[in-house]
Amino acid sequence: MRRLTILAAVALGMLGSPASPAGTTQSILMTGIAFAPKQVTVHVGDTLDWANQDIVAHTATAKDKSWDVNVLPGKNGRMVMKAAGTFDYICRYHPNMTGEVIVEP
Ligand SMILES: [Cu+2]
Repeated sequence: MRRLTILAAVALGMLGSPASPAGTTQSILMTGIAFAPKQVTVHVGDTLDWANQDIVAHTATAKDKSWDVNVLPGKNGRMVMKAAGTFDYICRYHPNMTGEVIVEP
């Protein structure tokens, strides 16, 4: 059993090696009813990871409605950016909470 677990861990490690073309992950905090940083630049295929450090739920909602991520208090919400462009986004619960994601090709 222990041997199987080790083999599985090794296999997963290989999948995550730098040889994979998978994108990187950009972290954004939701803290004090604000996104931090407010603006990030990533590439198509990268993952955005919003970490909600507040005690209320937030969303990351593109103003053009192309994506919408709900993040409960103390939780993370992730999304892979699949299209290039400049996306202004807000929290649906706190419309003054704004951010911008620039996705380069
Ligand atoms: Cu909010």
